[in-house]
Amino acid sequence: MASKTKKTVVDVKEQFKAVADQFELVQILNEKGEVVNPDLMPDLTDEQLVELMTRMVWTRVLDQRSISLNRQGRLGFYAPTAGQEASQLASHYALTKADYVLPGYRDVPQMIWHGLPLTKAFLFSRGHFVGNQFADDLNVLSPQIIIGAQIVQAAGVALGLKKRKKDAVVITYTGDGGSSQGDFYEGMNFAGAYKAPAIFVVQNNMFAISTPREKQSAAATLAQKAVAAGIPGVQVDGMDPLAVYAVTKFARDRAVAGDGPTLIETMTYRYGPHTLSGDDPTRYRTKELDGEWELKDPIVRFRTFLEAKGLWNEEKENAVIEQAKEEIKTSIKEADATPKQKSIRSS
Ligand SMILES: Cc1ncc(C[n+]2csc(CCOP(=O)(O)OP(=O)(O)O)c2C)c(N)n1
Ligand SMILES: [Mg+2]
Repeated sequence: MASKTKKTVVDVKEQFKAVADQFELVQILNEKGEVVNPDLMPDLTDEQLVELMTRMVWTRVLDQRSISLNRQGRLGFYAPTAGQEASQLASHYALTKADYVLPGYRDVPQMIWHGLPLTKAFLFSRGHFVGNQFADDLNVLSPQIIIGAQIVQAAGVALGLKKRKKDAVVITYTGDGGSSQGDFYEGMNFAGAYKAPAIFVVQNNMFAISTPREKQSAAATLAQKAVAAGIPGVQVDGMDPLAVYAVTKFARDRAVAGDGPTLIETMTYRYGPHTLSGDDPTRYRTKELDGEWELKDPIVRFRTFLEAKGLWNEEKENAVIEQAKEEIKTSIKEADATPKQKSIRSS
């Protein structure tokens, strides 16, 4: 006699639950700036903590000034970064100069902190070819405009580093939208198969221009896309600099040990428009959602944490802001003084 309870081929509910359990959000510092996961606390000195905060504050100023300069007609292409400082700069902070950065168009801050002169970043924004001429010892590629293309390139650069036995890794950044591209799967799969030392960061700011994350994929997390490539995937609070650093450091350590790539999904938000070329976020995002994410601000929570340790105060922050403004002023003057690019005409 046949049994009454027929077994299904796959227990879908169970499978989804098992996946969800594996991809819990990693957080160390909560929204109030309190340490909620002391066991994962990264090994950073007081000086390093202050340095990371300095970079984040400096970059927020750069974002504000870049928006003004664009509106004055003094900059060209610009993709705002405010809100994504922890995702961008705390991940980058886990690297060394020997590592390679393959950025997307929104990742100019990581390029600057890897050593790209700010003047060059401004020239890139203006479409000047000098903005894409990098020093030989600067391990950075130009910001990728083709969504997802940098993932395949990162796999190749990483394999090159492995073959040359370099003690270095590649980090590449894309967005939630980028994780839907064919190149994304191809690059990750290749790097996984060859155990290439790559770190794939998906900055999930919940929108690909105006398309919401839910329409990008039926997957519950983007981190779980790692599974099919046979590599680890981690979803991290992208507004928490300590968690982003800890997760990226873990990925870098694995990669240099020869254990292969890692996929990191940072849960983050861009406060501004997609780019300054006509996008209006009020048409696809609510004030409530913006407000919810502003409460998670990475600079605010890191400031609270550092102030409680006696490592930061208003005076220090103002000094960083003033210094950033000065450096930006000098660099934009240098960009202005760069001879204009001559157009190449075919007669
Ligand atoms: C192959 C390709 N398709 C489409 C575009 C147009 N495009 C530019 S940005 C963008 C959205 C990308 O969103 P996401 O990956 O989430 O990155 P974010 O801008 O949010 O940082 C699209 C579709 C492109 N640049 N390249
Ligand atoms: Mg996005």
